[in-house]
Amino acid sequence: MSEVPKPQQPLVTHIFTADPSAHVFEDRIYIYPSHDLDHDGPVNDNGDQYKMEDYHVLSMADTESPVKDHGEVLHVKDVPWASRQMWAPEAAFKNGKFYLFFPARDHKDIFRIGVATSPSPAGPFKPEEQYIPGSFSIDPAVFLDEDEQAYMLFGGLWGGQLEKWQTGSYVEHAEGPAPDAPALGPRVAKLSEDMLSMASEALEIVIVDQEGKPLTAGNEDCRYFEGPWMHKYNEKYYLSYSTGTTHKLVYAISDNPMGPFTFQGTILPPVMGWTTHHSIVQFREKWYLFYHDCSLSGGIDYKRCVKFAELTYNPDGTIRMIDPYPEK
Ligand code: FUB
Repeated sequence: MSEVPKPQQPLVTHIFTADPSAHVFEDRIYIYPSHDLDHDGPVNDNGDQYKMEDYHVLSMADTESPVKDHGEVLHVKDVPWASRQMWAPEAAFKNGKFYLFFPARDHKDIFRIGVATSPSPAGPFKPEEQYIPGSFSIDPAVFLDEDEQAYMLFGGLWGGQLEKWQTGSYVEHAEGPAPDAPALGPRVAKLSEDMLSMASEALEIVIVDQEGKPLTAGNEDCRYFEGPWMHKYNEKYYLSYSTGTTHKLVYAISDNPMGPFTFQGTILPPVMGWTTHHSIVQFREKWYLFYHDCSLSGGIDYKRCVKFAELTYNPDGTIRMIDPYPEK
């Protein structure tokens, strides 16, 4: 199966895909998406509609060459600790190996983050027996700095269970902070040299406004909800994420990968569908945003499709907002 991609059009149409983590490995663009499935189960704020159970890997030689589907590279039935909901994955390369990081519910229905390895970026991936010790919630994003230190960011509100971990342990009925209290941030931890465990405690990233005040939980236009991504541009660290309830992709900048980050603005206004999730990658001279909407299914929120668009910067390092539907 191969299709020639067009910017801002579904990357593939033979399966539903979401939550793209794009990376350049071996001078080729690899995309690690979630694999959305059709079903007639419940749709709710807990995200029960996102019933994914496996991962495919997609790749293309460049943005004008056919997309290759490398097929199923990991299935939940092959992950001893996981029970269901293989949500947004991530990939990384270190130590001559490729790592696939993925969230799933464990056998107590608590989201954890697992890791699987492969000698090839196209998989298949062999999972570790246990989830990453101390991991929780969803949406891992791994940033490898120039000094080869890897950082794992993660966390998502509501169905992603981040509110339940405010005390450091899982509290089933915990609620988020009051609207005027500081918002919850994504968590970040250094990864161990072998990439299989966290080498430091997972700290909460603080995101502040332009006056240096922490974003509040009630500031739903700006505060963190889910889907973190980190990239580096001109020696600055860019943290980008979804605002969830206001459906935007926004970003913040810092001199340090652990923060604090200063909020900047919007990368992508709301797209068709409740969720928005992305990655940012440089390929040769250009930068690209990979994201999803649910246009391929005609608006069925849990049957999404990955797309890409070129991402450009202003001379001051701010990101130019992308119009998701430029012809409309
Ligand atoms: O795809 C399932 C969940 O929806 C992801 O983990 C979130 O980021 C949102 O896209």
